[in-house]
Amino acid sequence: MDRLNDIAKHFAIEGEIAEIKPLGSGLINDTYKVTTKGTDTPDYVLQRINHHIFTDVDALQSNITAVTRHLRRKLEADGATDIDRRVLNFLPTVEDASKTYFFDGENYWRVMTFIPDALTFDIVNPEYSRHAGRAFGKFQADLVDIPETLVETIPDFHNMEFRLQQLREAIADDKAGRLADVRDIADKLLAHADEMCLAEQLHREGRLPKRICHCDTKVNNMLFDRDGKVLCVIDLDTVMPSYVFSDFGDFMRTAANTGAEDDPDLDRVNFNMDIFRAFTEGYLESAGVFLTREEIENLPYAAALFPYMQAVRFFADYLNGDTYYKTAYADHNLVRTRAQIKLFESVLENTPAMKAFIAERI
Ligand code: GN1
Ligand code: MG
Repeated sequence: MDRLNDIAKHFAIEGEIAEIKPLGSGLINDTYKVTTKGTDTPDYVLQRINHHIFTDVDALQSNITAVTRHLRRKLEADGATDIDRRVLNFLPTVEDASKTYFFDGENYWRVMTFIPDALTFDIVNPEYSRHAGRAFGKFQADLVDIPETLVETIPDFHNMEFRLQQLREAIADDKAGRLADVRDIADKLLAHADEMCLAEQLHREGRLPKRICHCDTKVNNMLFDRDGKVLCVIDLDTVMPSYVFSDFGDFMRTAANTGAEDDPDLDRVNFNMDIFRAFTEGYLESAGVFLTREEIENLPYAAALFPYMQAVRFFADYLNGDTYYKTAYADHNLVRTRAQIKLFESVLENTPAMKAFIAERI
């Protein structure tokens, strides 16, 4: 607490700190809420950036500054009134006003203004999904003309070929000695490898562009107001050039799962077509202005790709001995893998229905 207090003081916060407490459920960074005394000053979010994963923190924060500045300008141009609640605001450090991160000799930290009266959800209904679809589509549409060239903060982040290569290495190395008991999972994942690399294939053929995407559109990375209206897209670490499938697919993976990402009860894990339909309609309303036919036609593939990719990533981490994702118990990454495979299979069952739905909207 004292240490966190000292770190927060390196940022240009208003007011006096009352308390600092853990916030949220991210698997990568450590997040805290900084409450200030009284009601006249804002509260803040303090984050320790995982610099083992985001190795170039300076580039990371430059991306985020460019993105938030551009989104702010769009809101101003739209005549939005509540701009401070619609886009994240990162604070400069006291020592250097051009920097939005502080290095304490060991860790990197940043602070943003806390957006009050906002809600996050792990489960949403179709109506909220429609709003979310519209909001993520608008997020992509707003960033189409960002003047800066954004850095890939994690190179090859959503490159399926690369993720499979990592899995193959994890299998070959079997660092934690866990492979023998789970070889069936490795076989099952690798059996779908070729068809799941469609995006890279289309990109090589010049049929699929990279656009600025959010790349972590978990449903709980969106703030809603009390009326279910989307306020703000958060967690901007992975905003970078990618295929639009990233944002469509990761939302489906989290919001259209009737169970949890790490559900131990696979009967609870199924793909919810009502969420798919609502989100797709909202998304096409706002992203339809720039999407190509090829992108739209392959949205059902995107819905399958993300649980598949996440299963590959969780499973590789399990084989490597849990070095990437935070885990709460010994087999957590294995439980996550199984849940994501179950979701992937349920998506495949629903693919003909998804394709029919999309075909009517092209
Ligand atoms: C990580 O930041 P967080 O916890 O929302 C991960 C995502 C995964 C997600 C799985 C930088 O996201 O790619 O989809 O966990 N972020 C990074 O829950 O690897
Ligand atoms: Mg994240």
